[in-house]
This record gives sequence, structure tokens and C-alpha cells, in this order.
Amino acid sequence: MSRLCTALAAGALSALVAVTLAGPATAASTPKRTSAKLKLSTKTTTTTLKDGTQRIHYSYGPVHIAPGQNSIFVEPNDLKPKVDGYVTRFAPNLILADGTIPRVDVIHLHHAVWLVNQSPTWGAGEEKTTAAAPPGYGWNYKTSDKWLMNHMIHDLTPTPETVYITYDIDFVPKTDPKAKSIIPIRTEWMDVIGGGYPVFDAIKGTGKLVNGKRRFTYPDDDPKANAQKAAHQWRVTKDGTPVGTAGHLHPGGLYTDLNVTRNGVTKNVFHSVAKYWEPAGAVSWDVSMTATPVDWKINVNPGDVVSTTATYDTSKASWYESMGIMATSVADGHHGVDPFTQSFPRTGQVTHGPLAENRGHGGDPIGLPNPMKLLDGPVVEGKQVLIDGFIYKQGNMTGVGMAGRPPVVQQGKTFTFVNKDAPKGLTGQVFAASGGDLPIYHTITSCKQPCNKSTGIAYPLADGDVTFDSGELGYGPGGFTAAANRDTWDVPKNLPKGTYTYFCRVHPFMRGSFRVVPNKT
Ligand SMILES: [Cu+2]
Repeated sequence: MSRLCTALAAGALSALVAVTLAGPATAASTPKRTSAKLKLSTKTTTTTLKDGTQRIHYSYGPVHIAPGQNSIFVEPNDLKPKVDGYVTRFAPNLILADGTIPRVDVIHLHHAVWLVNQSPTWGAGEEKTTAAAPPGYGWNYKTSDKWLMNHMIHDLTPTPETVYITYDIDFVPKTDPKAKSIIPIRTEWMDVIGGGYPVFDAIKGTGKLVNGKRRFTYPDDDPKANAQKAAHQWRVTKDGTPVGTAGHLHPGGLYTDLNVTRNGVTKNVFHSVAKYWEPAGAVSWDVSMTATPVDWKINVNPGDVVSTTATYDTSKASWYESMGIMATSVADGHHGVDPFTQSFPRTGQVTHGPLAENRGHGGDPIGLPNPMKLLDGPVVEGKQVLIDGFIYKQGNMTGVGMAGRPPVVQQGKTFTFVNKDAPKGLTGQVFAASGGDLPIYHTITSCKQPCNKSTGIAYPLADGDVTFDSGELGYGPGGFTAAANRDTWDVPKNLPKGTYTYFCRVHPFMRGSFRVVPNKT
């Protein structure tokens, strides 16, 4: 059993590696999507690579996921090498109890961050970028290091699930003769914001107009960001050399940039691009990020300031709770080039091709009504519409008869959505075990009418002709949460007359409508 799993895991990984090592810009054709039959082991296994390096497959779990869960946890993690040494490569994934990789439109790895002595060192989002140290470098590892697992696994359905977070590390023990020549690196976590839940909103139509498209760059285009600018900067205190980086973005993200500022002059040192395999473009998790090539080594000096920005496409849709991170591996001393006087590669290659778990794009007809054509529902102004059991109790598109009709409000008046699935007092605890009694967050987010097609990673989108979003209704721990920390949302009073369609960003199969009619008074 375990040998079979090892073989399957090794085979699966070599498929990934083959793409990883596909080499420089010959990759004009789209690499093949990974097989949906891919299975990884739920056990810890070790294989030995041709050059003698150990590849250790760790499987963290079981992690229990509550129905509709979208919460952050920090849990102990003792799954790490038994001897001191160097980690030279890190490849994350997420699997179900049978070893298969869940569809991203069902179970979504919002993030996993491996905290080493409380410092974020490796991370994974659904783009599943492989972090590989360039030859001759490795992350310094000591058995005395304290590891924690920070994870946010998002269940897009009302069905509970059990998952494992896997990570395959290439490891060279200190006692291996190869270890003598390895230069130690550490991770400088370059985040556009910082903190426990570092997110910003990139709203449709905001940002700069570039070649007829809207481009929103954080922090530059967010007036609220100025106060936070210092938080995402790395002020260099001794000679160092960044030797590798790649961007982390959410759907809608186009690229991240790593910049070095010296004596008032800012130089871009790496441009990590989101390569979308997604047929609809920059709208889903069907994406890979470009990472630095092996010969990318940038000298930084005391007094330099290293910073990062993230740019999103705000032409078609809004992107709520977006991220921009460039985990950057850094060695002490100078090993590279001076970025202000010498040349170096500013772009790289993706670390893998399209993944099988991203095949469910959505957007197909499924027989839901077109809310534009439904008769008026009840007049609800000044009243509440409850959200309960993953259902908008009035105007839900799956509702039968009166319950499915859009609730009606006069222009200039409002009504209030109340999320009964996330009552006050229920917050979920960051340092508790995952999967307990958790608030279920819901949103009311505008989507382009009729918004009645099948759910997938690219449908529905926050692309309503009129933009509105309730935030994630419910309560959560301060600084570590997606929660709005309120359970109600008032429909804006300034909406033009018309029928509005909306969905839940957290559980996008949830759809509804309401109608604004002319004011008769
Ligand atoms: Cu929801």
C-alpha cells in the first residue's frame, strides 16, 4: 500500500517537476493539464532522488472542515525532518482522505503558511507554486525549529470534508557531504500589507486606465493604503542577496513586482506574472505564477528598502479580499549583481502547467430562472430578509413560488439582510482545532444578470453593472479573519430602479435577486 502510494506520489510529482524544469522560454505551447486521477499519499514517505537528495512527502492531517467553513487556524505541526539540514525545494498541495485532489470550486486552499519560529517561510495558495532554491542554496533547518501550520481551507459547499495538507520537501541532511557547500537562505515575507489576514479590495472600475483596461495596483491606487505603507517594506540592515521569489495573487491578479529603493531611486528587480490557463482570462484560480530563474541574484545593501506591489484587472469585476505577496529567499552577503548598475533577468517561467483540479470553470445553463422575468415578491422595505441554512429566504433563485421571487423595495428605501448562519457570539478560534462549531459567513455581492448559470471557478463573478458587496456577514477573531464582525447588511438606498442579482462570494452556488421600484411617495 505505502509503496504503491509512494510510487504514485513520486510519479505525480515527477509530472509536476517535468513542467517545472521545462526550461526557458520554449514554453510557447500550453503544457498539458495534470491528470484528474492524480493521487498523493496521506502518509509520510521518503524517496531518494538521482543526486542523493531526499524527497520527503509530508501529509498534514486529517484536517476537519466544517460545512461552508472559511476560517483561519494556527495549529501545531511536528511533521518536519528528524535531523538538521537544508530544505532545497518545497512543493505544497491539498488532498482528500482518498489521496485525490479536490476540485477547487468545492474545496479551496485559500492559504497555508508554514511558520518557522513564528516567521512565515513557505506558503501555498491555490496556484500551488513550487518554491525551489537555486542550485547551491537551501533553507537552513534545525530540529529545534518550532513549526506551526497557519491554514485557511474554504469549503464552498454545505458538506463537511476531511483533507490533508501535503508538502514535498527536498532535504539535504547536515551530515551529507553536499551540505558543506550549501549557502543558507531564509525567507523575507514580502507582503503588500502584512498581518494575520492581509487583504485589500480591488473594485471594478477603480485604478488606472492602461491601454483601455483598468489596472488597480496596491498600495499605489488605494488611498487607504498610505498609512500601511511601512508595514510591507523590508529595510535592509546588512549586505544580503535575494536569490528567489514568486508572486502570490488571487483571481483577477495580473502580476506582482519586487522593487529595491536606494538613495531615492526605485528599481524593479522582478516582475512575477500570472499566467492564466483559464479560458475566460484573469478571473479564476486556473493560473500559474512565474518565478525567478536560477541565475537571478540581486545584491542589496544596508539602507536599501525592498517592497512589493500587486496589480489586479478591475475592468470586468471586483476582487474582494485580494492578496499580494512575494515570499523572497535571501542569503547573507553579496553573491549576485548590483541591480542599479548591472543587468539581470526581470522575468521568469511558471513553476507548473494547468492543474486538473481547476477544470470546473462553470457558467453553463442549469435551469435556474432569470430573475429579470420573475413577478414581484413581497415588499420588504424596512424589514429583514434572513439568510439561513445557505439560503436567502426571499428571492433565492432555487426558491419555489413566492419564496423565489425578488423582494421589492422602493427607490430611496432599504431593507436588511441578516445572516442567521453566523450568530453573534460564534466566532471560531484561531488557535483551536479546525472543523468545530464555526460561523458560516455569507455575502450579498452583485453579479451581472441573470447570474443563473452553473457554479465553477470562473462563475459567478463580482461583475454586476452596479457594484455592491455586504462583506462577510458574521463574527471572527480580530486581525485573523475574513468576517465583517456584524451579521447584517442594509441594501444601499441609492440604487437605480431595476432587478439586481447577487451571489455569496463564500458559497457561490447561493444566488438571489431583489428589485428596486420607482418611489410612489
Ligand atoms: Cu455563503
